[in-house]
Amino acid sequence: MTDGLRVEVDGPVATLTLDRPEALNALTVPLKTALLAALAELGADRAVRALILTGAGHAFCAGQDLAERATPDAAPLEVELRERYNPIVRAMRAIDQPIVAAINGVAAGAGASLAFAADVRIAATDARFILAFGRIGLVPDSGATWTLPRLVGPAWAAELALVGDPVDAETAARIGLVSRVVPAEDLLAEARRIAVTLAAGAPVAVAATKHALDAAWSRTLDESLDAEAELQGRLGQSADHAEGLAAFRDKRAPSFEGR
Ligand code: LHQ
Repeated sequence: MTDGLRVEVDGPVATLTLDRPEALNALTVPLKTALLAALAELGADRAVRALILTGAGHAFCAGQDLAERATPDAAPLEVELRERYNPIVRAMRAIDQPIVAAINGVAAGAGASLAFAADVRIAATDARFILAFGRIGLVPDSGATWTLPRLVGPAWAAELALVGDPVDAETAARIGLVSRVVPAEDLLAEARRIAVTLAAGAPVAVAATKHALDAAWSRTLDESLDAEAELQGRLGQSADHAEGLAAFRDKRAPSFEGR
């Protein structure tokens, strides 16, 4: 493995591990290329029903690899964003499967942005978020100006993006940036437990829920009510809804097929 990404598929759960611990899993061109390819491939695989994104070693991801930026053939920043970072964030939101970010240490710059672009975020007690962009004279990118205020509201978004102090795991949970904090040694097991729960859900309904939550940001209440009615009308006809009702009646766990 030379691209710095480890992909492991275990049943319906795929785990993507950013694996350059010597550089705190900082993002290089090969790693970003591999991550985008993996998201495309796993996103199209109906047997995969949930993804986990985490980092190897003691960090989640330190953002852009700054050593790589110093090389003469580094693409201009705008190109790097348009061609590599933005497609990754778009893919994370476009795929039907939910993504659990297991934040196992520092998440800085675009590394924090990747965590923000996941569906569910859980953190180890020693995790911390640093919007390191300002320190190097840049603006938050890879979706952070969009995701962050939606996750934590304008006051904390400004704290993180403008003041830039590290936010520890406990604070992250308090402000809604992560939904739970667990001891480091339990993080992957907890992420897997959540992913397995997501994977046991009715895939079409899970996908519709993921996309409806995103779409709601640009909808009125009326538009959301309409969209929900339309979706529910469609899902009400699905084999998985019938299976869910039958399983409830029979007092057993449902077995959803994504139809
Ligand atoms: C690293 C990095 C790193 C390479 C630690 N690169 N080696 C998008 C478009 C294109 C370009 C520009 O940017 C963007 C978006 C962005 O992501 S901008 C933000 C880029 N990231 C940063 O500015 C964070 C830089 N890193 C840090 O501030 C610190 O390393 C943090 C606060 C993350 C962690 O601090 P420590 O826990 O004290 O670890 P450390 O600094 O000692 O790092 C350990 C090693 O990892 C060290 O290498 P060494 O060989 O000395 O042991 C660092 O050089 C390396 N490393 N971040 N981004």
